[in-house]
Amino acid sequence: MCIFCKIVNKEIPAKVVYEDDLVMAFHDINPQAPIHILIIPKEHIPTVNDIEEKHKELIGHIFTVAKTIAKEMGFAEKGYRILINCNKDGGQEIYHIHFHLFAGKPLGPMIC
Ligand code: DGP
Repeated sequence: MCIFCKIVNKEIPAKVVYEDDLVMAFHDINPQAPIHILIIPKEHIPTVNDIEEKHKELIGHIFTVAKTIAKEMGFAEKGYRILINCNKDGGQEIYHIHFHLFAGKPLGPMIC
């Protein structure tokens, strides 16, 4: 079982900021910004390449969850960044899709 599935199953701890039937969001263990949250589907989907038609609502839901977290944590108006890595060249380390939510400072331009 992958590490994020273990977090979903509460087999390993995480600082959870949001949870519902479909999605979980928790603080990244190695934050790259003052606020760095990971939003994951509870379903194990390894990469963006594995997203199917049946996941359309789930993926849309993740964005509404991101917006809700941003509003509740008070950084919606200042701004934030959502980022997804896919596979090795995309910098993906954990093969259970996750949406990085960065905030808490001006993030500047994207660096490739
Ligand atoms: P990525 O490179 O896109 O696959 O990002 C993986 C992120 O997951 C990375 O920022 C660190 C984070 N991470 C890895 N293991 C754990 C963990 O056990 N708990 C938490 N909260 N975050 C983790």
